[in-house]
Amino acid sequence: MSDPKKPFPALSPAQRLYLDVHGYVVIEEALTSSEVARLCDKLYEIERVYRQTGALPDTHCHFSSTAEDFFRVDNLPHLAPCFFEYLTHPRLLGMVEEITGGNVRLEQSDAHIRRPTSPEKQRYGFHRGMDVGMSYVKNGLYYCPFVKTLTNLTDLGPDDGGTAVIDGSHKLDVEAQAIIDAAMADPRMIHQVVAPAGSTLLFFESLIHSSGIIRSGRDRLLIIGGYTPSMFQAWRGYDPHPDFAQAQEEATRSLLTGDRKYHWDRRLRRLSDPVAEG
Ligand SMILES: O=C(O)CCC(=O)C(=O)O
Repeated sequence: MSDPKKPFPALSPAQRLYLDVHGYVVIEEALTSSEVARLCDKLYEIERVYRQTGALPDTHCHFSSTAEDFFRVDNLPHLAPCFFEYLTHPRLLGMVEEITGGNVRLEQSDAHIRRPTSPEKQRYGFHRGMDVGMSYVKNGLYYCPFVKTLTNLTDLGPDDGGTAVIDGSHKLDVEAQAIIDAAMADPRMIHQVVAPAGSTLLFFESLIHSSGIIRSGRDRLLIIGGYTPSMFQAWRGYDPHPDFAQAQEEATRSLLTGDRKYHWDRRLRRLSDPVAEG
């Protein structure tokens, strides 16, 4: 089902080339400053209420962490319009569908506040969420059935703990720990996001990645949407709020629930295809 608001291709040839080579690409100005401000306000409000009352913001959501240096709320679509708008952002969805190869569902969603932490906790937690063997190549381009849009809600300089990735690891069908050990021995292979607030890190979940280390003393806020082809399951704890999902129009309901399942409309580009206006 094609949606005229979702551009296809959504990435310029240069963005797609960068993504294929490195496993990630940073899309600057994906969100406006007012969208970023609304997301930050809501996230701080959820944390404030939790610290005062211990309450979750709603049913069908959870906190993955409530530590002072890492607050994370999970399963977001029904919690606030700003979360919903982010997770259904047509341009970002166009990018996600382009690099998974067809219509997607929301697989997980979470928003984080990261704060400076004690020296003994200042280390990478490198991981990947999808086996490289699940990926495929068409027209010479790489596709992975699990991708994320991770948007920085704060400006990220080199000391602000932006996401760290092991460059090019998305295509390496090698035990993750061996890749991590090798990259740690040569930090040139570890790339860290440095970008203004509102920038989106679009990446394949086969790419080995980690939170960066905050050395600046500043809070780092971010929001993530994880997407898979429609026949995949949501991650545990991320099934949609049923009433909220049923109240949406068909395309959005399918995005939240995956109810198109094996009705998967594959769309493939060539690298030279120009980006569509969206
Ligand atoms: O904090 C980050 O930048 C990375 C988050 C992360 O590793 C993940 O969501 O899997």
